[in-house]
Amino acid sequence: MWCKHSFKIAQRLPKTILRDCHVTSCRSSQEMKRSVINVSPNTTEKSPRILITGGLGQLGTECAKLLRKNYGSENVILSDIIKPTEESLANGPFIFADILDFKGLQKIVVNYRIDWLIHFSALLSAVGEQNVPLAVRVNIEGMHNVIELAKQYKLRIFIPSTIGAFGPDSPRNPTPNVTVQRPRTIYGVSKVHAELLGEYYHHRFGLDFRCLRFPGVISSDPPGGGTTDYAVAVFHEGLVTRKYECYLEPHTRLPMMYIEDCLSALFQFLNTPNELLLRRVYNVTAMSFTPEELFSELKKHVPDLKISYKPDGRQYIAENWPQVFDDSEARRDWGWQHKYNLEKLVESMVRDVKKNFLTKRSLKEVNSYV
Ligand code: AKB
Repeated sequence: MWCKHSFKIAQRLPKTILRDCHVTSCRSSQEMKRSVINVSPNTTEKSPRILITGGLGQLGTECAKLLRKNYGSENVILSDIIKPTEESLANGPFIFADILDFKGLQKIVVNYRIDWLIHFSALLSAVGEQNVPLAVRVNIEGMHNVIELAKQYKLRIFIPSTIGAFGPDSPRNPTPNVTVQRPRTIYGVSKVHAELLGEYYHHRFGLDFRCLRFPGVISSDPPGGGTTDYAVAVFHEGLVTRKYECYLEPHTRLPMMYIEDCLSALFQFLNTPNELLLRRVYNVTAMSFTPEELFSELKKHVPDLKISYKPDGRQYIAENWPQVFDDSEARRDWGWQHKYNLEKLVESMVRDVKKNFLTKRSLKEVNSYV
């Protein structure tokens, strides 16, 4: 049954999507949109060949796993300038790629016949402040290279942005998709630059630029120089030593999401037909919490966890970022929905960190306490 809202959504969808999707009933426009959008990629179409830059960072390896499952191992090329572990080599091609070397990138795009580029290379907020010239090179010059490459070779390009793209002049609770953006970190400045340049290339040259602003992403990979990384570090340190010193104040509220939600947002967004995208840059989030709230949830798994607080420069960064992120436009336009709340996130992180990172000895210790 088709209601008036579903008709409007359907008018904006390409025929292939409508043909492939299975709509049985329509209780609300939102539900209709979800059932329409949640189609898996069309299996009759040729799989895209995808290059991931900065592939050995927090998101790359897991993202490659998800894409390889959907598009085939050989079609997803993970790249970085650091030496891969055996595990990163196990599931598909890995190559050296320096985003500051334009010719080198051109060679890769041509030799591997790349269609989509996922550009993860970047210095995060805290580490960027420690080496601003390097952050300018990697986050800005590197991005200039990949965006130009995407334009020349007509690639679909995804560049993540962040809650760090906002600053003290932005509304913090909630922070809408479009508002004042005057960040106070080089990381934030570089991300606003990427958002604007991407939008400009889209309007000027028709570049298929796509960008999601992620909140703090929580995964079992060790912390990588971000301000939200306390929410990762506490699992690594807390599970082994049962104590953690937090560099943010207990009431510092920030938007967050579990990696699985982050990657499903990315996957769904990459596969959304252009006709449905009313913007090139969308906020996405799953929840907001403070250190105090996270630690009290973790204490359900580690009852003798001892927390102390020693705020440092990262406190200043965090208190100028959004507290609650408004992602209603992503939910409306392409059906974004998160799965993990705080309770599920903590449960999954305890499981992931134990499984992936703790040595046999420390795992034995952990199990005797948890
Ligand atoms: C950071 O804290 O720098 C990142 C981010 C929120 O973009 N995790």
